[in-house]
Amino acid sequence: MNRLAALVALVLLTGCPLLFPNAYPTPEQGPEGLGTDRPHAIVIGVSGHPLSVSQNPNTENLMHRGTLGTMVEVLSEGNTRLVYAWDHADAFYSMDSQGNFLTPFDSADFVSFGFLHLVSDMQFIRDEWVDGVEEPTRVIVVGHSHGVVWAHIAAMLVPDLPIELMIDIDGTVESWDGFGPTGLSVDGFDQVILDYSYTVNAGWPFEVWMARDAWEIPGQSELADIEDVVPANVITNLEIRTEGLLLNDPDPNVRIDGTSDGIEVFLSGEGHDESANPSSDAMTWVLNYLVYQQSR
Ligand SMILES: [Ca+2]
Ligand SMILES: [Ca+2]
Repeated sequence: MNRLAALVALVLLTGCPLLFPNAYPTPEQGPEGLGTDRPHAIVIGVSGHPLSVSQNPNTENLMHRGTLGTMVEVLSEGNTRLVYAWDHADAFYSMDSQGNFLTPFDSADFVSFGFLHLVSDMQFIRDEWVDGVEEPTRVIVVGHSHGVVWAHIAAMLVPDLPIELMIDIDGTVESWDGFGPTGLSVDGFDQVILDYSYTVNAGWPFEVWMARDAWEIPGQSELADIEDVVPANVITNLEIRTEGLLLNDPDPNVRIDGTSDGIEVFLSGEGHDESANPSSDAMTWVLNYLVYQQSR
């Protein structure tokens, strides 16, 4: 079934727009077991699956290789401020140690967190740490590769969560859906999302499975990929584009209204994978930005 046919079928099946369940796991089920005291800031990581790190897509490698830790170090100002880092894998579902596909509403020992958890985490942060709070938690999102696709979709699904900073490290939709030209791996996440939507009768405010060539932007002749469209609730976007040979982000980011307001760009000569290492040129630029922000 092609994407257009799938969309038509879904509309016929549901008949009316449905909503993603606006709920989240209890705090005891919260990500990483890091506690639920309201932090000064939270770094929400969304990993890709770089080939040089692991062939298993369900690894939260931004956490494992220390990238998130370097950001926490800056934001916590010598451990004087409480800062959490929650990472998510390049996956739609969360998983337990047996590799079972899980949603945030399952009772299980999660070992990795996917897109559904990412959305529910953002809802939790909005409701518990931001809405009506005098000093709301600062929200920083960082994605790499496919993680940028997931991060942009999730941010658009929780439009009332202000995101102070969204950091896009070489975001790409190549091989995310079933239409990738690289031949390296084609994840087919568009079909995974459609299958889930049929199974639980879930609905979305926009066609979230249509990540590639899906967004009409004023002033642009070609439709934009979602990882190149900066969600309206993002205050500042740091976009890193590399010269990776097999994978890179060739598309400058843009706002939905066609402007580039609040978008800062770093062009890196590094490879796609290495750009997300904690000591990369790209991350050095990000950390310097954070230090500068902290000093203001
Ligand atoms: Ca793109
Ligand atoms: Ca881009």
